[in-house]
Amino acid sequence: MNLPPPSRMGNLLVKIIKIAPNSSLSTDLYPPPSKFEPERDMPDLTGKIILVTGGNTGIGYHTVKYLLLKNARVYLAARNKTKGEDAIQKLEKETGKQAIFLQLDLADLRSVRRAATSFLECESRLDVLFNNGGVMLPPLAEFTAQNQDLQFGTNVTGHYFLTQLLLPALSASYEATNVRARVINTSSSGYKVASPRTGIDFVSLEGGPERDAWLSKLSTSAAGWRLYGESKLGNILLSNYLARMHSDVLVSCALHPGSVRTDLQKTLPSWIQFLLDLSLPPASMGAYTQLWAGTTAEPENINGKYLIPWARIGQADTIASSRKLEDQMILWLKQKVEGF
Ligand SMILES: NC(=O)c1ccc[n+]([C@@H]2O[C@H](COP(=O)([O-])OP(=O)(O)OC[C@H]3O[C@@H](n4cnc5c(N)ncnc54)[C@H](OP(=O)(O)O)[C@@H]3O)[C@@H](O)[C@H]2O)c1
Ligand SMILES: *C1O[C@H](CO)[C@@H](O)[C@H](O)[C@H]1NC(C)=O
Ligand SMILES: *[C@@H]1O[C@H](CO)[C@@H](O)[C@H](O)[C@H]1NC(C)=O
Ligand SMILES: CC(=O)N[C@H]1CO[C@H](CO)[C@@H](O)[C@@H]1O
Repeated sequence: MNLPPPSRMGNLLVKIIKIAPNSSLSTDLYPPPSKFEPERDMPDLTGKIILVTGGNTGIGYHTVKYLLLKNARVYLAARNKTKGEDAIQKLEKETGKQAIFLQLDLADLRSVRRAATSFLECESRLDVLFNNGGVMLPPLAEFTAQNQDLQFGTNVTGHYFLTQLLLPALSASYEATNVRARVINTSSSGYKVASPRTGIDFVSLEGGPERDAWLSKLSTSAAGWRLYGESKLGNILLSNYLARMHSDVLVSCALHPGSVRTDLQKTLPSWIQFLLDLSLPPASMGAYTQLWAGTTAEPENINGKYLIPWARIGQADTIASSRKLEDQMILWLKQKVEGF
């Protein structure tokens, strides 16, 4: 069967499901063509030390691949050693270069600490950190090793702790190169499905009776999406916090990588997966926006910004720039990582 290319299918779908053309939903799903081509537009990265979380598959895998093609020294962080080493072998076949494996389970703060320690034993500086790993819509009954909601705990708390532990290396990068290090946070336009009123309901983030009561007010799928939104909103707030607090040594931004075909959709109903498979661009394109952010010659332009596909500066809703919510979240995170 001959099908039209993904972008045409995308336009068709937008019509069928009656999303207003040029509305934020339709451009989130099907943005205009990319002007950025990683192989053509990224500078040579010889000597750069870069870490990508969730680098074994999907958007993270393609991020590692383009970085290797430009000769960066890349740490591929993954929770599963077998999957990580398989990915490294495959990448070596595709690029002729070898990424370095780093064992990291973002859903366990002890593992985050171990990963940071072993990274710091090998390297004295870190030039770019891609906080990319994450889970989407896992079963509501799954928690991190520290009893946090699995999405928020993996995506936000785990990355928060990792970034804090790696700050000395990020700051050493500035000292060594006089160029500010970068922290690139993969978020999603999905932050818009967080609670429109409160943004983050902190009771929903930890297993226990209060969360159960919160869940009982929502359908299972509504709760799942609400939690996804909270974690994506958390990414943006965290990135804003970093951009403000550590602008002396680093720049930080959050981004929507675009809707692309990856394993992330594996928890969705199969008919939706089928439509998405037909209409979404390949996972490699999901790497474009973050690669642009991680390698652009003018990092100042992206500090504290929210980026959208493909490789453009966007504008997040006001809730994502709430200082009050950011302060609340940072306080919460600081308490949660204490002692690990
Ligand atoms: N795909 C899209 O359309 C889309 C749209 C908007 C935003 N995003 C965002 O883009 C990012 C990458 O997504 P993707 O589409 O590339 O998803 P993916 O293919 O599912 O990749 C996610 C990666 O995160 C890793 N991961 C999950 N839990 C982890 C943990 N506890 N510790 C360490 N690593 C963990 C996964 O490892 P395993 O292989 O071991 O599971 C995998 O490498 C996500 O943050 C996602 O929210 C994607
Ligand atoms: C959370 O998980 C999703 C899925 O990967 C990922 O895209 C996102 O980058 C993760 N990070 C955060 C901070 O949510
Ligand atoms: C790691 O991945 C391999 C290969 O996909 C799988 O067989 C194994 O069960 C995974 N290990 C863990 C601990 O999840
Ligand atoms: C996933 C995520 O948000 N990661 C990081 C984004 O940037 C801030 C710093 O700005 C980190 O602390 C977050 O952990």
